[in-house]
Amino acid sequence: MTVRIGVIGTGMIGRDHTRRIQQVLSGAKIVAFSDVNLEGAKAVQADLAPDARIYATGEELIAADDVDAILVTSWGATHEQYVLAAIAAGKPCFCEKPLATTAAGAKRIVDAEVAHGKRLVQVGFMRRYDAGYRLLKKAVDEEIGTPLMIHAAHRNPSVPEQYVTPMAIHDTLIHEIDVLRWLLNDDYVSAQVVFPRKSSYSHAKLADPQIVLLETKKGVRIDVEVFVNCRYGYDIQCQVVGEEGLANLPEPMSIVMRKGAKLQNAILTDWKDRFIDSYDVELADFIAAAQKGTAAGPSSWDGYVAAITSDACVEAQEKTGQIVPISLPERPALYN
Ligand code: NAI
Ligand code: ISE
Repeated sequence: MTVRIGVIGTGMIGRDHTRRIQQVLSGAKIVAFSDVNLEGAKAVQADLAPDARIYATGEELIAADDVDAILVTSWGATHEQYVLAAIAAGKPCFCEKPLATTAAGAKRIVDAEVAHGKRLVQVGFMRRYDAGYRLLKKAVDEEIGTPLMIHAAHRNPSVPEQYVTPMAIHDTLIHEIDVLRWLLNDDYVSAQVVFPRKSSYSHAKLADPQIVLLETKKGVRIDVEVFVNCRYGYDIQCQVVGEEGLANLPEPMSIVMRKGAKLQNAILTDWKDRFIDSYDVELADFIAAAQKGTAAGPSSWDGYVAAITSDACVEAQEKTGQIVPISLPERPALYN
């Protein structure tokens, strides 16, 4: 069966996911678009899916009879309304991170999906599909003994003026929040944020870099450096220290050059390239599940846990240096 997909939000990642469904993956095709920026939707339609229809609103797209499944790639604050509408229509829905911008919003989605009685939502936490993170998880599960600590870094070369301090958490750190609890099979109990000296490249409304300290239920201590004006590249680091050894996230493949009396590797600069394969695999997973009328992979529950943790980290930014507790409600059976 070819899954007929409608895309809500045709910006950077909406365009990129459309390209992968139209040109890279099999089993699905894009039949509909919607965006508040009509011109943007028309441009993506013309370039990648000329036969697709354009709908004035996301809700009309979701309701369309010839749309089997939904891709929500609009701005974060609009995700909740579209995911809830997709669940109400009983259609599988892939939602980019964040599932919702507040824990309360993510909970409404969990409640709606539980009431529906079947999984319909996959959240775009693509790192769980990354070959490097999967190798790291195998090493954590089988090689290095009980994990004790994680040292991680999430560095972007630069960010636009509208990127402000809390976004370091809910736009950027959210990837670590999800992937590290998956890596450890654990959850968080507290968060603390401290700010080193501010980079002179940082904008007025952004404290950059930041160090986020997380503690898990099993007692693992995690430090994540979030540095979004690091200038030199897009760099994701993760080292897990266990009782019997340590394991590092592999570097992306690159040519090693000897040139001009220097030994060099190129460093990527764009998130689109760093996780290019993982985006393909996560969407292949979405298509395979949508063919059966359901969803797999990172769930609404994972999106909700990430939102609760993210809210605690933002509170910890506001109460710099203080430890903010994190407590999770009981996980509904649908997500076991
Ligand atoms: P963008 O700004 O390039 O595109 C967002 C699009 O959504 C724009 O075309 C905008 O007009 C449209 N839009 C806004 N409100 C809308 C509404 N109510 N209905 C329909 N369309 C609406 O942003 P970008 O970078 O593509 O990000 C989109 C989402 O994807 C964000 O939630 C972001 O966090 C997430 N993202 C995920 C990444 C990942 O690595 N998984 C990487 C980049 C973004
Ligand atoms: C962006 O939205 C992403 O999701 C990228 O993966 C992340 O590195 C970046 O900081 C975010 O702004």
